[in-house]
Amino acid sequence: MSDLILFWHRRDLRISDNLGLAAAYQRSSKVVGVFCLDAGILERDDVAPARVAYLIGCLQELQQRYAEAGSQLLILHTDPRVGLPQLAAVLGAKAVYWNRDVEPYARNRDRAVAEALKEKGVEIRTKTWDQLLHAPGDVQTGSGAPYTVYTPFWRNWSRQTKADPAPKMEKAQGLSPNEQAQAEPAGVISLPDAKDLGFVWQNDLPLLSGEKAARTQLARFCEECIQTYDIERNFPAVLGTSQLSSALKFGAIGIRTVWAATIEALEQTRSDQARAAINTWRQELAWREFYQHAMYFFPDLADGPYRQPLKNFPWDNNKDQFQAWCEGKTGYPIVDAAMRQLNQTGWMHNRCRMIVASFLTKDLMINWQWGEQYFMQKLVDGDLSANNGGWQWSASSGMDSKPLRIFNPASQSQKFDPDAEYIRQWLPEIRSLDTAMLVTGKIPEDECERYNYPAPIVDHKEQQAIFKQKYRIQKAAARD
Ligand code: FAD
Ligand code: FO1
Repeated sequence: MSDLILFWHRRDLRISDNLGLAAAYQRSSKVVGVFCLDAGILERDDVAPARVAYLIGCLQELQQRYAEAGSQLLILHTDPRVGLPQLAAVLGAKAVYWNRDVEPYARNRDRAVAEALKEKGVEIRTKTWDQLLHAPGDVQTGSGAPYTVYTPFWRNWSRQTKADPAPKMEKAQGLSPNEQAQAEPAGVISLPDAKDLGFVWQNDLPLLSGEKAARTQLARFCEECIQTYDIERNFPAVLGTSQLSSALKFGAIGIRTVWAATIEALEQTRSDQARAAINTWRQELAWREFYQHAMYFFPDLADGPYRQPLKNFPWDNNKDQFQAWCEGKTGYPIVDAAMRQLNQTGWMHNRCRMIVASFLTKDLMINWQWGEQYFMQKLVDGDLSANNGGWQWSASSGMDSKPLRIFNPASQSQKFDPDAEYIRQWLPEIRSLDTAMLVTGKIPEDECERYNYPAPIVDHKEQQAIFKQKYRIQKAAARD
């Protein structure tokens, strides 16, 4: 048996600040990376072309980083349950290391891969929780249960000491040409383009792929935006958020590195206001962890509503209205602008994610899981835990204590896009209309016709009343 350790990357696409990789490298300098293009994920019907384009870009950069360090990142186009044990056996690897994940698919896959490797006598090391500052189970209530409410989770989470970034893998030893030749029949391929995998994405991504771009973006955000984040983050026309979500989803940047940047940002200011803004951004990082812990402890969240009143809810599920929502043609300018932003860029501002999710569920009375799936089909940062958490929150089906949340599109626009800047950006066909019309959504019929913009497909006030009535009935039935 050689000194070779295989490190299996999945959503930790970097060589710096990677806990599992650092542990492998500490044990042996001969560390070779592996990524499996997994049909079990890529052939699902909720994979966004933008997300795969981002992923492939990250893998391209990761291959370069491995080459610079003196090693390789091997790409397998096989089921990891088959491909990894075969590769490990062919190369006589001493061990396979990987970081843990919270998703139900990941947990089943990883169990099966672990068993297959053990059968072949290959050691595995899988204890590291790289993608989180605190592992599930490390942040619990006084009675040792997982939190189901965010605020006490945040209080406990923020009190706990966070680890420093893990050391970078520097000079490693890779496979010899002979070993590389041996690896090929085990399914090693050259990295394909996204379009070779059936995913076509031709627009720019909100964040370029890879660790370098993510670090640059983090530095820019900390320099220019973090000190005013608590205010600016609400306005979709302003670039006031970090746009690091795809990097965090795929681990193009380490979460400890991100946390270290917030410490530095705090050290650089004496302003209480700026400190409060930095803290608000930290709270978003904690939301990310809250939803991942929730997915780990309550995997059923992935399959449907957490709360009883929203189970078997009598949704209208009108397919034409759903189509209009998807295309940004509901006649509600803020909703339509947001959906066009999603369709064209693969990203949507958080305020708008909440507005369109409320509109789909409370105004159109369409099952939130349709929206959840559509988001996954489009989002560059689409992530099971965050997306499911966001949708359950918006649909009032989730864990949090304030159950019925209905957003009024007009008041949201008035508050957060008062000059209709965002609406004009994404709905160019009606950009010449008065700001008041765009913001309130009260566009005269003849203007709608003139600019080929739809009249509202439902009446917000009426729909809100119907939803509340349905919800009351469901709640009463759940009590019986
Ligand atoms: P910033 O405001 O800079 O926040 C920093 C980071 O914190 C984000 O990159 C993200 O990793 C995390 N974060 C921020 N807000 C949340 C949140 N509410 N929940 C969990 N993590 C958060 N986020 C995703 O990463 N993937 C999704 O699939 C996703 N789907 C969503 C669906 C709905 C219906 C809603 C309401 C929210 C969803 N979010 C999702 C959360 C949030 O909208 C995005 O994380 C955020 O808009 C990404 O932009 P940013 O990187 O500029 O965020
Ligand atoms: N991980 C992989 O190991 N192989 C893939 O082919 C792969 C594709 C992929 C596509 C979209 C996406 O959102 C994530 C993807 N991932 C892939 C990462 C995935 O999130 C992790 O593998 C999880 O552990 C799966 O539960």
